Amino acid sequence: MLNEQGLSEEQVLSRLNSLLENDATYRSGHPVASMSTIPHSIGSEVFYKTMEKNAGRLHTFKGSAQVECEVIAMIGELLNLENPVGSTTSGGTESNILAMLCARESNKKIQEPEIIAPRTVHSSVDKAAWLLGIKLVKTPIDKEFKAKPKAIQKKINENTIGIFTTAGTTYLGQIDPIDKIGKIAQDNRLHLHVDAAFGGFVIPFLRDLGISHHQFAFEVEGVTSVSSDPHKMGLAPIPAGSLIFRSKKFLKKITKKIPYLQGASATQSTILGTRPAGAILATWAVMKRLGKEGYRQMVLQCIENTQIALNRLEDNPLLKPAIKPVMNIIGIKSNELPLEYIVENMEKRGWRMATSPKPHTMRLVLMPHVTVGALNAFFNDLDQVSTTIPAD
Ligand code: 0PR
Repeated sequence: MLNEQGLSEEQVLSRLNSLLENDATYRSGHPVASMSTIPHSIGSEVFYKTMEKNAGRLHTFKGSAQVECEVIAMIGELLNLENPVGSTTSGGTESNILAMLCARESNKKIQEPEIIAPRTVHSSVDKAAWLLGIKLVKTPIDKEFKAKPKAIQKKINENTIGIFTTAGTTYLGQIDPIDKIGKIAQDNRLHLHVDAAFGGFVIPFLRDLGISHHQFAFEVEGVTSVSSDPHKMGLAPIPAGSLIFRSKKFLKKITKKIPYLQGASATQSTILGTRPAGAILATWAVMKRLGKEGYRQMVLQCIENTQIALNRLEDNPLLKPAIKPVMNIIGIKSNELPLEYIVENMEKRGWRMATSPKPHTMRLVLMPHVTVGALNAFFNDLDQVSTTIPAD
């Protein structure tokens, strides 16, 4: 209820604090299944100081417009594109919707458009298809939960307008064989979108660190667009996403004139109108502050913690990883006890769990806030819970 008279600042804050008591806090090392984390301190500071700025009005905020261009240039560089064009977004969902809109607008003559995607794509791809009136054709995956290029090839018909793939899947952090799918997209002149919402700020640094080499972005010729979220492994505050296109002609397909606004505000290439410039400015600040080396070290620490988690998992004969982790995400399978029983009891002990139906796993995301202490506490509980026989 909205009170008639305003409360004192003290009263407001104390009521809010008690309402938020049930929220998990990243500072405690929890949660261990989230793709969000504590933003880098410079990001929080910039965000806090620039909250009045509106990136839907870039004519008014010309400096912010310039910063957005620089953010696109920096992310484009990580994705191996020399002259990137694109837009910052509110996150992976908006980016996937816009990428699908681009594919649809590039194929206006097709009456009943179809997009092909392996069944591991994030649910925002289903949402995008639903919103845009596109049929989403799901294809099977291999034993390692990667897209099968041949299965995609088989589904191509005269209504196909694009292919959606993932670099860093939501449940397992798996990377689809983008190079092979790129060839198929090129041969059939189809829009190929790579959802690197999570992997975009991980895979380039795995390559630098010599841990693994994946061709996942614009180094694959057939790739048309890539999304990558600063508000996941980029350490920027929410809401910070991005969508990068290979060339301007694709960006134009999702650009709309706003007739009553001037200059840089006269067109928009996002779903949102008014949107926080603060998140873009904070992304810029975090990327500049960390540099490539800062991200490399952060990714290295996450990978080392992934190994610590895997070692603990190996000690428990009742649990095992669904695949050998490709990045800092582990999908844990239960060999004997029902997963629901384990999850329910872990929740009772205060852990916030995330499960996936296929493969039937619980997810561990080794984000930068997940400390070794929190990991050990998690596995101590998991060992107890998974070895306790449920009473009939
Ligand atoms: N693409 C992929 C591969 C994703 O994993 C996600 C989000 C998206 C797109 C959508 O991104 P936005 O949520 O930024 O629009 N995956 C996260 C997940 O399922 C969403 C999330 C984040 C859920 C933090 C819980 C949480 O605590 O884990």
